[in-house]
Amino acid sequence: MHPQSQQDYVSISFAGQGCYNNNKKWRRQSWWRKWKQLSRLQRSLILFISVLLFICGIASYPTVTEQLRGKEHLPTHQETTFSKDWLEEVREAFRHAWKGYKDFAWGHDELRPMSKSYSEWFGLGLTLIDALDTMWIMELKEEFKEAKAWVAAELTFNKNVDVNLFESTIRILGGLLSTYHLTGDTLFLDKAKDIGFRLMPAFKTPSKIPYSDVNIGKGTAHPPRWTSDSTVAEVTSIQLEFRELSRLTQEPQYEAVVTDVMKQIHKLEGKLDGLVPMFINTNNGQFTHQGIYTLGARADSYYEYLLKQWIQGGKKENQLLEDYLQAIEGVKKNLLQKSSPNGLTFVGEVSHGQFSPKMDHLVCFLPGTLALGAHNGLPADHMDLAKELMETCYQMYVQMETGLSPEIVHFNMYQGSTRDIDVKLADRHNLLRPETVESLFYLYRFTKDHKYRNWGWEILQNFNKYTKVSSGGYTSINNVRDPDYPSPRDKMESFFLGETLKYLYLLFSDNSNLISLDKYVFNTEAHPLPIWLSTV
Ligand code: DMJ
Repeated sequence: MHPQSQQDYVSISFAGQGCYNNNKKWRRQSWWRKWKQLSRLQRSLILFISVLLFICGIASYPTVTEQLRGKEHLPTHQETTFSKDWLEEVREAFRHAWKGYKDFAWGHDELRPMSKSYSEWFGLGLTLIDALDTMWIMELKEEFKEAKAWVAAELTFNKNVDVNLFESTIRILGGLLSTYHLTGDTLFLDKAKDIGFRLMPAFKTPSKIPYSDVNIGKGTAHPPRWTSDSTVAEVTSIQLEFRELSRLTQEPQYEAVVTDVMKQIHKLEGKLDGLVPMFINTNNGQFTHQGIYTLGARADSYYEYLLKQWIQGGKKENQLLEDYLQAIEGVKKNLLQKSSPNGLTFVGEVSHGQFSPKMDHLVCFLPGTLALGAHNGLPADHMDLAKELMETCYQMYVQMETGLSPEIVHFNMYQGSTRDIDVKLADRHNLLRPETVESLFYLYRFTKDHKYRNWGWEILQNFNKYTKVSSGGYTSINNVRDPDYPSPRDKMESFFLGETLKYLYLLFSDNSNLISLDKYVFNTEAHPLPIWLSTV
């Protein structure tokens, strides 16, 4: 007699050929019989291989593993293909912004596009001057011509007005100097000399740390009414412009006053691993309100100008480089953290020894600056960090309902958080700031990775969707989380034309020689100034 199992085997094989279809019950039984015919070793082996295959399958499927680890998906950009029309679209955005300015705010500081009026800050045609070199770069010849005519006929600095030293240096002096370099037209150099000379009284202080405000008509200067302090970023982010003014005029006084500030700050006590406090006293030259360290408001461009002065001067001034490298190490040691659940790298703040996961949109200048440093021979890990922070800055846009970043975000750091980014009610505004698109421009120039252009394109689309005013101009908004009513603030900042649109244009331009980063260094208001000893 054949053992039972062998009979079954034959009958299954035979019967299987004719009765296979639809008889599920029979099929299950026959597989079970087959399974039982196997030896224990064979069964264990099959079980082991199946479990192994299951685990490998799960592990190689990223979506599933992410979910198992409790991660969410980060929003990513829609797949878009770069087209030359993007460049034209930025020019179109500029023309629209310019139309609003021309129709309702001509010759004044800033457009109020909703009320079709203007606001005055210094009364010096701030938007027009800030936008001059953007028009030149975008080849908007008609617009440039009419703006130049206004500068020639109307712009005078012989006015009894208080101006902020930093803001007028980066926007007006910087704008005029760069326009002179791009055009070769001495009208702009003469105006630059005039404003530069009129700003000099700011440096007549007991400590030689400049006051925040100057009356350019009277030649007097003073600190704000409530304090004798100046902001650290303000007194350390006027150097590129004053140094260039000295080089052009052959008058050493401009460079001397700003270099003195850098030397004093280099020696000061009160830094945290190269990170500086936010205020400095104009009487005794010491840091005040110590204990808060940030890469955001009131400190940001100190770090930017350390690197950029070193580049401007032909990479010879070692003290600037040392301070920059030390500060970046200080950032890594004290301010860098990862968010939960998605592990976004961000730059927080330290307040009296306590870490705070708060990051200003202003900090988004940092990816670009780090990338610029790496391009100039600084450590390659600066570029790695630049890329990580660039992703974070992009997420600050794409995670908002309007696709536009708020002014300030807070990152979640605790396991179990369901989202990486929180925004407080008071921080939901967007002022059309440039820092993220500025960094996208640098990252694209150095890596040629198209995702950076796609991200910039999305941001431009969202500016058009939520901030464009039909009668002309763009407006800051109050609430990036409400796409139905982002709540216009009725103000177009001059840096939207001076910086935001310029960096978007350069991001989409295929011509790397258009403001080559080996020949020019951008000041903190996006005005390109020549790198000395280069062949510009
Ligand atoms: C600009 O005036 C400059 O970029 C400055 O360094 C920071 N603030 C604005 C733009 O956000």
